[in-house]
Amino acid sequence: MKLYYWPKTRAFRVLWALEELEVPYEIVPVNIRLGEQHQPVYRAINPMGKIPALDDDGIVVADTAAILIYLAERFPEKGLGAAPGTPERGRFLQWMVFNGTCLEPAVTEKMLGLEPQALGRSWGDWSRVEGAMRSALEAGPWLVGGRYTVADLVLGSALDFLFSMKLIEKTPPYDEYAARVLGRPAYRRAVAVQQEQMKILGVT
Ligand SMILES: N[C@@H](CCC(=O)N[C@@H](CS)C(=O)NCC(=O)O)C(=O)O
Repeated sequence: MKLYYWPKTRAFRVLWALEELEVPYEIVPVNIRLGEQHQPVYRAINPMGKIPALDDDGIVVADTAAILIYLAERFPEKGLGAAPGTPERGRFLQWMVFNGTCLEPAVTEKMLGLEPQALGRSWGDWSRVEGAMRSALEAGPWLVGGRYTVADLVLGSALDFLFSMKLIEKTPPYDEYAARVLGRPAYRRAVAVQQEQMKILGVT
């Protein structure tokens, strides 16, 4: 299992998932600061020239949500996803794509100070996105099926970013939920791996 990675990027989420799964993996650095993501060899892996990407013995998958769904299904015994045919499956997939389809566009719109147009934009707007997250987190300790899944990994990680940018307040239900997700031992292991990689790769 090869993870195409650079420190302090969305590739951290896949690193964290691999630590959750406790499976062997190899980190392949792609220096996005030097433009290595644009080299033909990497564009063959992800035509978007973005990290993360994963190569599982020749099965290549790019984009965080797709990789995390792939990993959850590849190792079903680890219980990090929701299998097809189960009652949780629908909501699991919905929350897996929510970050890329709704949360990130709405946050970008907000950060750029653009005029929201909830009806005409596929992600709605920040108010709808925030309301959807809030109601889901007020309903239960986890997003899906009363247990931790990679959907929580993504949302917890996104909240960590939103807190750091002061785009969301560290108040209930967000603070308690983020503390639960970021309190996972696998998160701490992934942070340690990232720090080690930063030293090796000379990233500050
Ligand atoms: N939708 C992608 C976004 C990935 C992404 O934005 N990756 C950034 C690093 S966090 C990147 O590779 N940037 C390099 C570039 O755009 O050239 C995902 O979630 O995996």
